[in-house]
Amino acid sequence: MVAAAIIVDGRLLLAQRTRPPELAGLWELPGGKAEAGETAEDALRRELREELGVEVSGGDRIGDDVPLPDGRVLRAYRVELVSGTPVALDHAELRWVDGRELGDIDLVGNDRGWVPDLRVHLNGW
Ligand code: 9L3
Ligand code: MG
Repeated sequence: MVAAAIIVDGRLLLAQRTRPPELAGLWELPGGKAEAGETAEDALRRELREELGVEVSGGDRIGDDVPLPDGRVLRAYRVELVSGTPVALDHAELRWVDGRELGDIDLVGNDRGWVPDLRVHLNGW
């Protein structure tokens, strides 16, 4: 599983989940499941095209691996926006947050451990 940290002008892009019911309303770094044969970068590029309608390149790892209950691992990568403006094609809403706002927002549990790593790159904390 791959997740993207898109940071522009010291703000991080967060996306609000619509599903499953227990995660709906919580915010996450957008991303999803790498398909067989896909590199992490391929998966990020495809997922962000599908979810946000943007082209990205990247990226360096950020934060630690997060083991998921089903045995998969979630990894975050810092990616750069190459073209397009993010639109919530698969989420309820998008939001750009600075370092202070990141502490106040209801993140999905899996993403919470990345906050200190993300904040290093954000304004306002
Ligand atoms: N997940 C957690 N944090 C994230 C992402 C992209 C995904 N930043 C978790 C939530 C779901 C599972 O991974 O339990 C599958 O995500 P998706 O394929 O529904 O996006
Ligand atoms: Mg997804």
